[in-house]
Amino acid sequence: MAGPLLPDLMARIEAKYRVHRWWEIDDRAGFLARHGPAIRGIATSGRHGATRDMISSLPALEVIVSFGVGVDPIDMAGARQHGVVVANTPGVLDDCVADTALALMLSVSRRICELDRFVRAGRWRKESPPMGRKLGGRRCGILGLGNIGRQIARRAEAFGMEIAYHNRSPRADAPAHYLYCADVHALARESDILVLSLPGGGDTRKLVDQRVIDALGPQGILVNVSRGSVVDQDALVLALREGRLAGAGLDVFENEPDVPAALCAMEQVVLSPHIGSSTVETRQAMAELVLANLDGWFEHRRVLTPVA
Ligand code: 8YV
Repeated sequence: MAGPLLPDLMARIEAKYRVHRWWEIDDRAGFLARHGPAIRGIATSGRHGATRDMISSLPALEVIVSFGVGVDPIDMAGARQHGVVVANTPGVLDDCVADTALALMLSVSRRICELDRFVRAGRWRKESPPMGRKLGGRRCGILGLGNIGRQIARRAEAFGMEIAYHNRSPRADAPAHYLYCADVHALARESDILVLSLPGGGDTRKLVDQRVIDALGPQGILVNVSRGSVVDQDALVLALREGRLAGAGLDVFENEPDVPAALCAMEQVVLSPHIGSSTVETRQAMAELVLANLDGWFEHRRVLTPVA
């Protein structure tokens, strides 16, 4: 086990498998020499991942089962090279991550957190609360119209928003009234709120840079429920500070759990600690899928949800 998972999930895995807790091992070289050749699986998460070194130092490794949909911290090339099957937890978290995106969109647009602070500080007695902006009638741009992106689009439409999106190619099953934009910059230009729901990793690193942020513009809002690595965080902080972007709703950051003090000080920013999928129901479903993938492999040599 690469790092701590939910206590109940850890207990259930440990009841069935012989588990070594990687994060509790001090002498890793000695451990690998002793136990490495017998280790057949890695249980990990979108946070702990599995490095190239880890994969190549386990000659009997067959499977990596991850808690989470994002596989960016797993060395997929190394896994492929060593013929190791990787399974994640897609599908079961789409609703909750999409709900988180909408919660952030609404919180930033309607200034909910800022106005919460306004009430608590007793300012209501002396001042009129500042106005928010309506979601309906504005355009929601979705960068990454995958399964999560589709759920975000459905919800944004229910709030009266128009939908635009960018994927590497138009999605054949996307509703015809969704506006397809050929690149990220064009999508930002067409969007009032730009929501990031694409995979992290090398291919998407800092895709949302200063140019994209400026295309979103001074009335624009950026919402990120994907990975912090997708955004040039320094450029984002600067744009917010200079009023070149109206606000941001961020669930993910470049260097979690560190969040720049500058962001924490901004009224127009809503911050959450990577809780996209974090509901009792969804985390339970993710845990069940992790177990089903592990058991599927070791009982039938077939995981339920392999990463392509
Ligand atoms: C999890 C996630 O919080 O699914 C993902 O990719 O980022 C989240 O659902 C994470 O994987 C658990 O650490």
